[in-house]
Amino acid sequence: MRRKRDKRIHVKMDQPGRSLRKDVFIDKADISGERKGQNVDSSSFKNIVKVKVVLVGDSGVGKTCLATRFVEGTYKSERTTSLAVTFLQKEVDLKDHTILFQIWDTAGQERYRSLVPVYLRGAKAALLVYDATNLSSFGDISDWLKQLHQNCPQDIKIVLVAAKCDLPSAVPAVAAEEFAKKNRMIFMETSSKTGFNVDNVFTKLASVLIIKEEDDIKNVLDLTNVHNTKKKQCCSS
Ligand SMILES: Nc1nc2c(ncn2[C@@H]2O[C@H](COP(=O)(O)OP(=O)(O)OP(=O)(O)O)[C@@H](O)[C@H]2O)c(=O)[nH]1
Ligand SMILES: [Mg+2]
Repeated sequence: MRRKRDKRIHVKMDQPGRSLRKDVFIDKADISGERKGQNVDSSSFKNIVKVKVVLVGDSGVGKTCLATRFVEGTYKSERTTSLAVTFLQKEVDLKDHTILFQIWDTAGQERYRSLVPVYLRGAKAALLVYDATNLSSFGDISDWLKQLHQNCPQDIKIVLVAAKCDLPSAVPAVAAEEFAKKNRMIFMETSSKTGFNVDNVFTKLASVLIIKEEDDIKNVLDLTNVHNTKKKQCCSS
C-alpha cells in the first residue's frame, strides 16, 4: 500500500525554511521551479502559479484549523498552539491555471512576534484571521495589517477572514466588511469546524491572483510590443 504523503513541514524557529522531520513531504522541485514542464501533457497544459500565502492573527483565532481544513479536509477541536511556523501546500485548479498555494501558518503567540516579519517576506497573499467570537482578536487586526504592509510586497492580496462562524458572533459582520473595504481587502466568514467557506477563501484568492498574473503578462507583452515597434521605426528610417 502506498504511504500517504504528509504535506506539512514544521520549521525550526531560528532557521526558516529548514525541514526538521525527515519523513515529511516537501516537493522541493515545486519550490525551486524545477518541476515546471515535467510530466506535462501539452494537451492539458496548465500555467502553474506559485503563491506564498501567510496566515496571521492572534493566538487561538483558528489559523491552523483553517489551513488544515483546506489542505487535509480535517478538523480537530483539541487545542494545539503552533510553534513559530508550519508549512503546508496544496494546488487549486482554476480555468487553465494551477495555483500552488505554499501556506505559511504562523504562530500567533506573543513570544513568536519578533519572528513574524521573517516569515512574511515575499508573500503574494495573506489571510488575516480573527475569531468572530472574540472582539479583542478583531481589535488587533490593525496591528497585523500594519505588519503585512511593512513586510510584504506592496501589491499583496489580503483576505480578512472571520473564523468560527458556526458560533454566535461577538463581532458585527458589517463592521468587519467595512474595515475590509476601507483597507482594500476581501472579507469572508468561515467555519473550519463545518467547512463553511474554507475552500471558497482559497478559490477567491486564486481568481484574484490569476487576474493579476494575466495583467502582469499583458503589461510585459505591451511593453515588448512598444519596444519592438520603436526598434522597427528606428531601423527603417
Ligand atoms: N467552533 C469552532 N471552533 C474553532 C474553529 N476553528 C478553530 N476552532 C477552535 O479554536 C482552537 C484554536 O484554533 P487554532 O487553529 O489552533 O488557532 P491558531 O490561530 O492556529 O492559534 P496559534 O497557533 O496559537 O496562533 C481550536 O483548537 C478549536 O478548538 C471553528 O471554525 N469553529
Ligand atoms: Mg496555529
